[in-house]
Amino acid sequence: MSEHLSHRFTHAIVRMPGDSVARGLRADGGPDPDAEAFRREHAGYVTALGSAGVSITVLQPLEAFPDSVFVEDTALCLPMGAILLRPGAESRRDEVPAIGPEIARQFDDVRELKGPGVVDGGDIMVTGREAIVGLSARTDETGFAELKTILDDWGLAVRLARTPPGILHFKTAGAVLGEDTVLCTPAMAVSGVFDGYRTILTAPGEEAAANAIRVNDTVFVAAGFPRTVQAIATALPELTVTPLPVTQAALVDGGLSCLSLRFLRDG
Ligand code: CIR
Repeated sequence: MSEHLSHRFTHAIVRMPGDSVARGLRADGGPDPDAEAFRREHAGYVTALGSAGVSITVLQPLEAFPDSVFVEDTALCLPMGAILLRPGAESRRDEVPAIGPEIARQFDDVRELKGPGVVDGGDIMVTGREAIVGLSARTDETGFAELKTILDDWGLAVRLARTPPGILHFKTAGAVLGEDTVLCTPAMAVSGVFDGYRTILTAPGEEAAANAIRVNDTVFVAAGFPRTVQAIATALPELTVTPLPVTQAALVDGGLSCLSLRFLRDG
């Protein structure tokens, strides 16, 4: 097991939201995010990640791609190298060539999913011992098989799971809080997908808190879920638990994990 896979990070990549973020994809309709408010929350997120000890590359907005602020879906960044993914939403596919040069600048070994399968980064959970990939409307078995070939090459165990119905991404309902510790919704826990892991449950009515992130010794949780913050602080007293507002990202089905690529690398 390795904390270098699960939560020890030196670097992060984010992309600033453009005005077009107001037209971001969302499953259930609802109001548009406000670009100005999104930028404010995003700036707070970048500062917070920096305080947790990572060096951050901030990419310029891409107006042609309303969802491009959600960089997590475009790549999988590991200590061994990076994989350019193939997002399931057609409108997001060309976010990958847009981020590719930055990934190539930061990683020596860059692989690429060529398709026809699809995988969104939000469906890949990397714990201290394996990658768990959730099948969803954005991630299919063909994409999983291609991803597995690369992870096999790098010696990382990988298995297929199912993203719960009605949930955009696997990590919408769960987060890695340690090498063998996850935060998840009760529904995810009873599914058995985390059997063998220590699980901390989101509090009743606070399922949206599951899309948290651990960066070194800080756990970031979306603001507004005090009982889940308490549950994490009680279970992991050695960590700092910090709520962060992500109200605008939530309007377009995004959360804390989707807003960055976090990784460990030399130099
Ligand atoms: C989308 O539907 O693709 C975006 N509006 C939200 C992506 C959120 N990404 C993530 O959870 N990894």
